[in-house]
Amino acid sequence: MIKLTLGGSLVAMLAGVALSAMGASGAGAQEPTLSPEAKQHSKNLYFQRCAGCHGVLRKGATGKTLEPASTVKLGQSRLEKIIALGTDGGMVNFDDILTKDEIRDLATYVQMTPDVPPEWGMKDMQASWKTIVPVDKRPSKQMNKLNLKNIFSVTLRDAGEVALIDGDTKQIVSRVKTGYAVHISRLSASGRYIYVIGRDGLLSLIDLWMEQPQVVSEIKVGLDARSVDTSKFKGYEDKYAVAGSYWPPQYVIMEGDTLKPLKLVSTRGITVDGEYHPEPRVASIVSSQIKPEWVINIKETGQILLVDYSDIKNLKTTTIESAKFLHDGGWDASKRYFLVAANASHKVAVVDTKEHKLAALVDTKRIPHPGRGANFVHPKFGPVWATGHLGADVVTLIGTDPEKHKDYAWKVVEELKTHGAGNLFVKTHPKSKNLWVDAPQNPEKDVAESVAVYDLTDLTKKPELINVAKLSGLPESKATKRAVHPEYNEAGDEVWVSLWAGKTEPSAIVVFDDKTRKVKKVITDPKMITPTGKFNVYNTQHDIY
Ligand code: DHE
Repeated sequence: MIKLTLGGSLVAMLAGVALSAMGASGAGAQEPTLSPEAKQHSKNLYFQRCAGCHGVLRKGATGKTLEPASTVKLGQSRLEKIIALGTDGGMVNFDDILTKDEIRDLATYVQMTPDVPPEWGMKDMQASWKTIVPVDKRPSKQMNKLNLKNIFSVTLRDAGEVALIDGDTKQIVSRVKTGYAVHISRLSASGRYIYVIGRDGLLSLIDLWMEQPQVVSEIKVGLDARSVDTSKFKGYEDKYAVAGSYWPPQYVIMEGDTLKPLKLVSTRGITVDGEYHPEPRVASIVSSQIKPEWVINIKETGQILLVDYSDIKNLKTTTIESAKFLHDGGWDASKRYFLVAANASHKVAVVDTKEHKLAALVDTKRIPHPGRGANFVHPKFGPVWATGHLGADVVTLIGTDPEKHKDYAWKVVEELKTHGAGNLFVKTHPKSKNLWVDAPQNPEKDVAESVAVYDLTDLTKKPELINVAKLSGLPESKATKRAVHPEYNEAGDEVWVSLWAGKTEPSAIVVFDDKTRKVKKVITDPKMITPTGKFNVYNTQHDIY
């Protein structure tokens, strides 16, 4: 094998020439190389931009496998095109995020053998665990005058921060340093603590009772993570937290108010097809309110774990076989059934958490992506749960009432046409008559900058299309300001939509009056960098969606 160790660009060029000279077969392929600096930079970019969909070991999940056996066949120039322009299969374009050199080196990098990152065990976790304000130095009552129920914890993705925004005054109460490319916030059962997880596995615990809410504990739960939740069952409120990692594939149970790690469980194992998988990543985790249990969804194996936390020394787990590529999901309105997207299998799995059984596997259009989904009562089909799709321009409605609407339960009862594929989140509220649907991953600027709003009392009506970017008053820019993640306030009469622009461009949160669908307020701030997810304390605490 000839190893090239010249500068990144020249090497990539030579690698590109070498690969194209080999033709499509890749037979007898020599492995392309990059300079150490270019490799390190590409490795970082791969982790930041690609690993979420394609996996650290590049075995594929939501995205295709990127092991050299496949990538070398595609070749340098085809790979560069895919990275720059995206694909019809749902991959977004990166030509507005990465430079030409970065795209070229990344295309070379994915033809090289993947590095296996290190493990992250209990000793590493303990060493990373920091108590910033010990429990006995924290207040015993709320020390500020904030209406905590209506605080929004807002992900400022590229700043590695969350902004706590007062939902009543729309003022930023504080900005808190958290992990890299923060992913989600979840609430403790009491509503006092916010748990924030970053992609780098840093979990931060924010105490809302402090005079100035701040991080009181933190821990690095893994090297790559997306999910966290807490113990919400009666008698266990605020007792435990649980966080899942993409790498290493494992979840950890911690003390709820200190984040002290208590128990680490690996998720490596066998897929629903009976094959061993070395990287079964932990996708969504939710806490049951009807049992002392978490629903932990394992992406690559397609196994849904019901983990009973009433005795963590003797942990009882029910393993439910569903479909591969489990991702995100939410409760039905009764909070008995959990619906989770098996996204690259184009299915939604329904778990009956009361009976500990799979209730159904529902076939849907391409790549369902519910976030937590949306529950409402359909005029004809009774209670339904809605999911949007990354790969199709519909919102799918699934019947969720096996008792009073048996014929419709766990069936796709209707597909609402949307303004375009590339949807990530849908949202409604028990007090609202609207369903808000985004499409931030759509390649068309107009579509990605808009949301569609459906009238739930008459779904035969066309949805209203709202171009959030145009209404925001932000200066026009070439880059897309993706309208993402509609979130209700506590009262259920306002909807907050993020305008997610580039790291160096102005972003905003646009607040709509839910009834009139008119702009009430545009929240801007020079420090409001790339807002994405927004988590209203009360709604997140009580799983209202
Ligand atoms: Fe997410 C939820 C994984 C990209 C914003 N995202 C989730 C969950 C998972 C996940 C497993 C469910 C957590 C739970 O409920 O416990 N997300 C991934 C990825 O693997 C993926 C596809 C690629 C990656 O590299 O991370 C990915 N996600 C994104 C984004 O690019 C988004 C749009 C912007 C961002 O902030 O990075 C994004 N994901 C979100 C949000 C939620 C989420 C806002 C929570 C939705 C909710 O309402 O609960």
